[in-house]
Amino acid sequence: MSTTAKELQQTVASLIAPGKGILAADESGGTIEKRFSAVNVASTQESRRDYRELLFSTPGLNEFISGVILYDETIKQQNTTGVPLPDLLKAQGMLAGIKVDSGTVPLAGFPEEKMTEGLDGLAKRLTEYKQLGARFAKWRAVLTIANGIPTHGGIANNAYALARYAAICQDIGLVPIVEPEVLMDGDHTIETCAAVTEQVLNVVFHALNKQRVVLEYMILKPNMVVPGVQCTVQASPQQIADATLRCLRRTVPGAVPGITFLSGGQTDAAATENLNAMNVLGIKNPLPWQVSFSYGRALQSSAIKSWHGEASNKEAAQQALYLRARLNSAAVRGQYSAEMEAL
Ligand code: 5MM
Repeated sequence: MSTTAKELQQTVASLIAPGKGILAADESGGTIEKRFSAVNVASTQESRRDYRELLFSTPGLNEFISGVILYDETIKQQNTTGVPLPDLLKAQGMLAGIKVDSGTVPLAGFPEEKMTEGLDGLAKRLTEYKQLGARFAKWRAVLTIANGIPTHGGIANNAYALARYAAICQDIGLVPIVEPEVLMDGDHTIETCAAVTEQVLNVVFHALNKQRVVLEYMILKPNMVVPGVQCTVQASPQQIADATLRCLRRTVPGAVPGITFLSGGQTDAAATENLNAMNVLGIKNPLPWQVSFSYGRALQSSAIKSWHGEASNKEAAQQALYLRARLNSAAVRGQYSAEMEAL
């Protein structure tokens, strides 16, 4: 086995360690500004650094969190005592990851569809990120369900970019997290979400195969199969777990070691409950992959509200993050119950 393969294998094993998941703290400038303005905090380099330092230094977080996805600005920042944030994560027993796509633009020729960019110069950027301490990377494709979209062309273009990104990551020794997100926005039914997610994952795995991506050294970060937020018929955790696992069993090869879901705008409790329902089913009928979380909002929203930009709220915010991480860890083991929210 080559040194790079060994490195990739070790990183994957650490990321999907039993009972652990990933914290997505890779909000780009615009997104973090939105999150901060919801709690009346100005988004500055300093406030973003303070907030992320607070999250990463949460005592005991590594009991439940294996890795943290960072944004370009964050991976280059230092904490208040001059420790680079990736080193802080390492000292806390967590791996640093990095979001490497550069966001979405309208996909020319495909009205209303988007294309994720960032392949130009990617190998060079990844090499720099690795030197800064990154051990894994993330690229997100965004697919919207609406009248006549996503089209096969929209899906295929995004799948090609995801697959090229993943191949380049593996070449450099970074584990790629492949994130094709079918958005919850809209009034579509759970059946429509299932059909679209199944199509998207089929096309993505075909592209990964064509680009010679080694499935054993990647992680899939998909959406759960849920009805659109405006759909009048919502679904129970049991229905979501059934629909999601059916879709994944049909499309994701067993060689993929881990599936870490995004939360996509679900409430904190729903994201935990749905993940738990899948792992409960997995106890009865074993799943070929580790099924865990890579949540952004569903891990951070209570922490950000508790923090409110005040240093004096640091401990309360860390407790809020710790709680969500602990509950999601329980969900990875299929041992979560709603009563645990109160503990
Ligand atoms: C879908 O968003 C990813 C997971 O977060 P949620 O659990 O909140 O859905 C997240 O990693 C996202 O990709 C990053 O926050 C970056 O998003 P932007 O919009 O800033 O590129």
